[in-house]
Amino acid sequence: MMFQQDLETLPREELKELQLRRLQDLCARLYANVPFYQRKFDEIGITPKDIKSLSDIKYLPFTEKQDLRDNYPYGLFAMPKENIVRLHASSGTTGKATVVGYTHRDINNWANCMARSFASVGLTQKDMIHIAYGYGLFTGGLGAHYGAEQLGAVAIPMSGGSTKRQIQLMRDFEATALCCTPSYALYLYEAGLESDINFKELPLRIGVFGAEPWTENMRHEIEEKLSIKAYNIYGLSEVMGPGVACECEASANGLMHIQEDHFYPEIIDPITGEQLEDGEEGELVLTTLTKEGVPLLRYRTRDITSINTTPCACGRTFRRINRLKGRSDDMLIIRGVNVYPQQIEGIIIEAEGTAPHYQIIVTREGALDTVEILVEIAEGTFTDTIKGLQQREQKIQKTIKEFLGVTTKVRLVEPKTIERTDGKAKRIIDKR
Ligand code: ADP
Ligand code: K
Ligand code: ZN
Repeated sequence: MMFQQDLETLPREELKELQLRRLQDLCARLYANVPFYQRKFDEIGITPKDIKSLSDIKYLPFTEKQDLRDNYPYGLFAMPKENIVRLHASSGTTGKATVVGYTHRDINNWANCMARSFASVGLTQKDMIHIAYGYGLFTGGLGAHYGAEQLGAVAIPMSGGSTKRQIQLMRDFEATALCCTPSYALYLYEAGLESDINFKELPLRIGVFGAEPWTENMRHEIEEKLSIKAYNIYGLSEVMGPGVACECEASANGLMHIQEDHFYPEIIDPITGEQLEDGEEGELVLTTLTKEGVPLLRYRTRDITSINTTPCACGRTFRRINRLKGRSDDMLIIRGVNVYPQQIEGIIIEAEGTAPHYQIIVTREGALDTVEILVEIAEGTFTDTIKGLQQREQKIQKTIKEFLGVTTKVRLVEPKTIERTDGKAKRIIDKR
């Protein structure tokens, strides 16, 4: 079932025409209303009228997160306050928060994108969606909420926190779907065990998880423990919030359809800024084609992925992005080798007797980077000897060395010693 079938299945040629028209309109709006962009256009020496085809986008300036910070709070708003109906702010994972504003139409488009996402993973009006993303300035909670209502499902606005109570209400209210970060889904599972609530006996059937990177192995872990189908959803507050891209029932391996009528995607080389071909891995750049409040041109997400053009069996014509590999600013350079935490996650989860909870601690000893990885032992796995424990640690170290080429020190720790959060998990502690 599609929420907006006519749009989601637009023939690609028509879609491109729509995108071009919207891009031209966007440039005109930015030039007229946002001095920051007017200056940028003038510097480069182009006017909105110079945009004749979609490929001309490559001549347009990028927008960086720093630009939002420099223009904090309202410098990039393209609409006067009387047209803005809501503010949100990014969670500030990588520094000072940034503020975004939405018009009525922006909120409605966002709700549609989220409703499309929910429908694409098989949710309908009959579903009860337990929303455990934080409500507030963070876009997760309210974004999912409006989408659930737009779809006609029942939105259960739990927000984060009170984990034990959440799990009881999830049972009492007979929630059929769960929306939160993948790490919080696992935390809920643990809270269930402690409250004698067995996920396998709940009506819960689908999870829509995002807001932080996660791996295919993590998906399997969650699906098995919670006895659900787990889907990946992507978004970011600067561009809208959750619902920019989402998996569908026919997608596998984390491929997510981008809502291409609203967002124009490009992949660039993060160092040179050059556009890359479809299929090549690089930094995702998004242009908001319809946004009114704070429209952004070529926003550098710092998220690493690639665009997949294979037609999807679901019939949607929107291209798909691959599971996010991580943020370019999360990439660790360990003695010259580039490593993403997700690559380590994949290996840890696959190892025997480990729980999917880990933390990567990077320090510098003299001139050398050292990486210590704390991994929890799975509850109920009994290790008799210290030697046995050490052997398991070494085995994981060896696999990491083999697959990623970096030397690490793996330390197995007691269950539940790594901090749980109801939002984005803190995976890396960089002490350098
Ligand atoms: P912040 O930058 O403060 O974390 P947001 O709360 O808007 O701001 O988070 C957006 C970011 O979260 C994205 O840029 C991306 O790095 C990450 N993210 C969101 N969804 C996913 C996902 N499904 N997979 C991987 N990363 C994701
Ligand atoms: K972000
Ligand atoms: Zn599909």
